[in-house]
Amino acid sequence: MSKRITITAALPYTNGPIHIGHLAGVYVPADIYARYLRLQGNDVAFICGSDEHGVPITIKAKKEGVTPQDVVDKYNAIIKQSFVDFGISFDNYSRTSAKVHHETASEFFKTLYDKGEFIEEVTEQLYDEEAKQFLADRFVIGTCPKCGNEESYGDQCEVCGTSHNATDLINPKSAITGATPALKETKHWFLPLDKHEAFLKEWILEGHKKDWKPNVYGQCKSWIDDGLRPRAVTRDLDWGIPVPVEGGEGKVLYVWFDAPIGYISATKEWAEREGKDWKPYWKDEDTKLVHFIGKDNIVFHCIIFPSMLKAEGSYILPENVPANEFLNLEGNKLSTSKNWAVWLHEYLEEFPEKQDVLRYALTANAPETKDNDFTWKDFQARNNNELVAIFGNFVNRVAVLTNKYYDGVVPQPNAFTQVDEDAMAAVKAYPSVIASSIERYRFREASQEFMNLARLGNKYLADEEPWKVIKEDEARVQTIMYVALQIASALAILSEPLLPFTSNRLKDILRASELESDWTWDAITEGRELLPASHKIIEKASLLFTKIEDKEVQAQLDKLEASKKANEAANKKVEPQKDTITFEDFTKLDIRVGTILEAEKMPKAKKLLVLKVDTGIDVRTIVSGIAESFSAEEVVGKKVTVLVNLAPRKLRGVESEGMILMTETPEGKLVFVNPDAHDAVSNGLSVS
Ligand code: B3M
Ligand code: ZN
Repeated sequence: MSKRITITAALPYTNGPIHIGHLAGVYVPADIYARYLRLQGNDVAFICGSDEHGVPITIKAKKEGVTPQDVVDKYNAIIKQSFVDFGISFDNYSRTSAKVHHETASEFFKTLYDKGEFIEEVTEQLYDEEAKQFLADRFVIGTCPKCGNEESYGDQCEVCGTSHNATDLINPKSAITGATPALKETKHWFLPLDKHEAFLKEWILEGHKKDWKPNVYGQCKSWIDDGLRPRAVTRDLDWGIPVPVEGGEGKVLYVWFDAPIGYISATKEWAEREGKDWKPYWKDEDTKLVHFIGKDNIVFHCIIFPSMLKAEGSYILPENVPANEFLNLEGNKLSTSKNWAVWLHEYLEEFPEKQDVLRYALTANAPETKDNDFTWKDFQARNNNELVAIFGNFVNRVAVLTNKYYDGVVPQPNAFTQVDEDAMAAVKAYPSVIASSIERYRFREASQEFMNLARLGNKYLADEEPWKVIKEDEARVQTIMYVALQIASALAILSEPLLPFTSNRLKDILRASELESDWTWDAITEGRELLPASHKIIEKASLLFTKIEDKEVQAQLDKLEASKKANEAANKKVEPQKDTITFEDFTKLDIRVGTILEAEKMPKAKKLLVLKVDTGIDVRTIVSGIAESFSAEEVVGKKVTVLVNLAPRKLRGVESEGMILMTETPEGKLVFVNPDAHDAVSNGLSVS
């Protein structure tokens, strides 16, 4: 029975292109889900668009010396086109700078304002007196009060996912000038999340305990258990949607207030274009709403946006929010700012016609329950060992042999053997197996079940060996090829959600468009004939997949290495010289050549090594912040330059007596200030 389903995919910030982390986390799973539901005859609205407000945009504009509008226009176009070229089948891809969104978001705010759902309050907010501006969101960096992450943003910590007010940050610093912010009074409107605590506890902690993914449920529970507090939904910024009420001059809606409403405005825009009514997709209790996001967006889609919808009162709530974890790249965190990424638009240029290879590799390795790592080696293996060697090999043999033996005409089968019956019976089970995985948001599992069907076909043909049997039993080969062609047809149908480009190409090879028979998932389940005898398939079938060579992988690894070096060089800040000191100041420094006798990692401190150093005067403990550049093992025995008369100080409870002198190479690598050991004397460096 057809259902109405609204599927949203997180609106990408238009401060950079799409990379494989976005695809694996959000867009490929969402597209598989939408394609599958459409195939089952449902009324699907698959909605997305560019998230064009917020501080990331203004930071990018400042960095590039252009306006925020220039930035969003540039990246909105790149992102939108790359989604189209990659086969992400949105029904609408809108943008939050669109008029329809400004109107929808303003109206939504006004409704809550008129209902008295906000707390209007003058509070002290962080202010950069040098930059003469308030600091919110990514304009301020500090230590997360929840997990200690020292690079938490003003509104959200990307490590633990929690969302907080900028004033909650410990030791905040302006991301504009580096200054320690002052506090300055300003008026904002707050959404009292604490008022919605009972509803959220009942709706999530009771209602979705079983059907939401553990990583999502766990984050929501931890956030609710920590106690919900009012969250400012307006900002002292000039880029965004103006606050549409008295006293809102010079203020805009907080980007995380306006962006989720972008799903609604994008649905409105689509419905108007299609001549539909948008309201049932957001207000009809029978509509199923599903948000596809990354884990850093859980709090906004499970706590804040539902509270807004609840407060407004006329909207449905999401039935599920199957957030994925993060994808890393070659062992390092994907990073737009560090250009440590595989950009979708570049992939499409460098691997033309290989959209499905990336879709498959990202799905088969998706970070569905934990962070996962994308490697080019795995990408090559998925392509060569599975897509080429199993799926492509099976289809190619079927097409070549059908043309070789029957000029491409599907042969009339003779009596089926038990092996034939078993193979065709096994095929019938795959639609529901794959459907069950997709409906439970287990896309990795779905991709592997699909590949099992290709394995079944490959094995059937390899076991039945028509190329041998043809010599003595032509009738038997007719049956074998008939069965193999049915399996190939099932693969063409079942691959559509996962591998849409391949599905279309395989349907072209089998000339499915000439058929009357219905090519549906149900047709496979019911064992109906998919490819009738005497139907003619294409004469010269091209290969569905081609091998990826080592040199192609190496080229990508070299490209990453080059971008890493370029980033390090580009971000290398030359520290300004410190204040001048006198010669007398200098002579106070007692610098010796020492030897590291022992070394060990400081527990729970990623940067610190605890060293035992023979200074020539004594053996002492020195704590040194070099653990990210050197292992304990590799520094033992090293000759080092030591400032021995530095006042002792406790670091994580360990008394450190002195300082090992370090410096950096131009590439930013930490190195020891190393005397030419055999010339230096242990009673101190000679001062020329
Ligand atoms: N723009 C994506 C991000 O946090 C954010 C999603 C908005 S969905 C309404 O990178
Ligand atoms: Zn945190």
